[in-house]
Amino acid sequence: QKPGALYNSGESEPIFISGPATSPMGPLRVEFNFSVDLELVKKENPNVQPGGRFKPKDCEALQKVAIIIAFRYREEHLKYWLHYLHPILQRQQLDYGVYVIKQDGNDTFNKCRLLNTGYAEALKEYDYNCFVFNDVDVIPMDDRNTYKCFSQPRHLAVSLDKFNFRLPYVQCFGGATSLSKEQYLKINGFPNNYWGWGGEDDDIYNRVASKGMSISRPTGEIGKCRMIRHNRDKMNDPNPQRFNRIAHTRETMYKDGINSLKYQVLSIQKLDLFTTITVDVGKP
Ligand code: UDH
Repeated sequence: QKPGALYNSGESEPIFISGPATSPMGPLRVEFNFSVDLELVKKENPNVQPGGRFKPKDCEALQKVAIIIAFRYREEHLKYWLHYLHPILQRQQLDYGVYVIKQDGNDTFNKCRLLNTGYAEALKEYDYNCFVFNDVDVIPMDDRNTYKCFSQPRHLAVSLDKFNFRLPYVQCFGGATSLSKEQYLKINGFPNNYWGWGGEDDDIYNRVASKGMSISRPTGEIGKCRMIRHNRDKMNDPNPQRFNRIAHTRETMYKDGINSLKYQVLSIQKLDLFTTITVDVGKP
């Protein structure tokens, strides 16, 4: 059976399509047991413009969506992400751009500084009004899971294979999320002071909740996602300060966020399928 083939609910045979269709189809087969050739992905997505930009030809999309991926040392995962996501995003008729924000150097990883940087840099390029923050190893298994913004911040990666397709806890807000520009600014963006693994997604949840917003989610069926299995990354050990930080979000969020973000862009490259921005985000 062909990876990437489309299946409609209730059907065991995939529906193959030639070229990107113009509307979502339903459940998708997602596997990671083959190697992705980016040249081929480029050929299969001829309408994706340099820098990983696309907009539908025959209509005006309702939202302008920047997809931001925090990144380091995960080249193979990124190839799968591009292979699976570009066709999905085009079928969803989005006006979108893909931004891979790469942390320079080998100091401890800081995912949220990268995501905040992605927000700021994407806005310099286009008038985006919706931001999707996607872990590079999370792939939706149903293209009806629309990568757009809703009246409340959206949790897109609702049922991950890693958690047996269940939401691990109600406040869970990780893997893939979307926030409108307005929602993002309301929470002052994301915290800059979580170094290493863990806690930052709960901090973001606390920000959302403290501003009186709730989390919107697709159904468990439509929100199914696969996560690529991997070992722990180097320089991203669990952050021992995370519990203490999460306990104080409500006091820290107004001075720590997009309003206090500091970074230095080292390079911006417009590649065929994405824009990559390499940044120095500092060290702990
Ligand atoms: N990321 C990178 N490089 C890194 C670390 C993180 O690109 O070195 C990015 C990437 O987009 C990733 C996201 O940050 O998808 C989140 O990474 P994470 O390590 O916080 O989350 P994940 O859930 O890993 O992917 C959990 C640890 C896995 C341990 C598995 C042990 N069985």
